[in-house]
Amino acid sequence: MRIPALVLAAALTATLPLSASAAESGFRVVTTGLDGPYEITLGPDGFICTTEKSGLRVLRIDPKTGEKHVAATIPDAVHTSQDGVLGMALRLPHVFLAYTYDSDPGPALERRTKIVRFTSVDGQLREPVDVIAGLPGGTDHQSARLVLGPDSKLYYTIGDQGANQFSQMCQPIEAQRLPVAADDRSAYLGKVLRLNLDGSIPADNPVLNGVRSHVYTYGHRNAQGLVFGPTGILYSSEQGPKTDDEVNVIMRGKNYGWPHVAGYRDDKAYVYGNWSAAPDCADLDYSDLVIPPSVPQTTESSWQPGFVPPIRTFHTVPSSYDFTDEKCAEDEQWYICWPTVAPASLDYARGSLLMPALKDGTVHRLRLSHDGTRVTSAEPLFRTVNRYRDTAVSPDGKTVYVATDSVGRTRDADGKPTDALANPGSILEFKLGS
Ligand SMILES: [Ca+2]
Ligand SMILES: [Ca+2]
Ligand SMILES: [Ca+2]
Repeated sequence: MRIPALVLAAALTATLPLSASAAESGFRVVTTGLDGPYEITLGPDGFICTTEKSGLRVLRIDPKTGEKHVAATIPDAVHTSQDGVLGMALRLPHVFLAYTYDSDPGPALERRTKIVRFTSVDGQLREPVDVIAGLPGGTDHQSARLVLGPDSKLYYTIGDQGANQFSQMCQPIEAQRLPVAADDRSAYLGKVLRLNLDGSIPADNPVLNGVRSHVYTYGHRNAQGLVFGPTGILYSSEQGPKTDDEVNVIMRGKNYGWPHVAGYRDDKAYVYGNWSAAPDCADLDYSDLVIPPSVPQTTESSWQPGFVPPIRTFHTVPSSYDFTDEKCAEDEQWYICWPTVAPASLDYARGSLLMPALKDGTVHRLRLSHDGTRVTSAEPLFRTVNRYRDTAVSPDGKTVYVATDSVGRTRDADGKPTDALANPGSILEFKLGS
């Protein structure tokens, strides 16, 4: 089924132009009925391999027919919201999966994350071997993007677990806390990890605060996107708070600033309100808009350690910005209207980064400078009412597959919150122009 460009055009928001070849050729719906696709990857056989976050499975999909084959069900995986069967990296015959499991042998549910290596035999994933277990796990800000580097190391993102907000407002953010021993996995929140394929600590990982561990970089909030460019530069995309989703160049041993800095150290529309340090934290009502007097606040510029600023933000706004857009007033779904777009992944194609987003119904194309260190322009490739989760790119860079969330909230054609998704739980195909 091909959705004509006119239908896409009708779904446009008035403020952003329809652009690029996706709109000219329309989408082809490859398959539907997926249960929370999180990572889609093209295998060397041309099939799309996908994890199902909530379906707790791995599927192989024929991109021509959309036919699905179950490659594995993961019986010990658990799912409530942002947890489940998440990241995946292929190096056939091996398939590496990251998923949430229950580490408590009794009736309690103690969420942790593990990375498991399977061996693919006739399209089935067999012989699971734990690469690493006991990593932090929860239901918010899991990040959980897994990639294999050109150096044959595994890179894995772990978010701040949603600390310091909503029901976890009294949990401190630990993105700046570094391990005090090599096996101190409790300090792996808000980090990018680098592991040998057997889960051991690479001998050339950075020594941070006197300790060499799996921690490669720190100071991250929710880095759901991670990809290597063709010259070996590692990029991340990260979800910001009310402002300043980030695209970063990830460099060994560096600090990326969270929670002291969102985006650039510019004191624009962000201060770090540390709810967990309020003496009366348990008695407070959490608010995204107002920080109560008992919650300590620090400005970005008052935090002086060195950190690596992003190469692009979505979007930085002045402190006078009104975060209560009328379009999102009903049920106070303000976050849908905020200047953040909620990047869900990151991929590389044709001199660009492709960044699918959950809130503004598009895949953003970020053109890179020749040396890959700067973003020279960014444009949305189309607008539909979907939450775009992850992409997979054909070897020639021209065909892009994009997976959509099965459920969740995004902006409708008028920019208002909706959970009526146009293509829930699907994989769509579009062509990328030069
Ligand atoms: Ca992918
Ligand atoms: Ca940052
Ligand atoms: Ca800032």
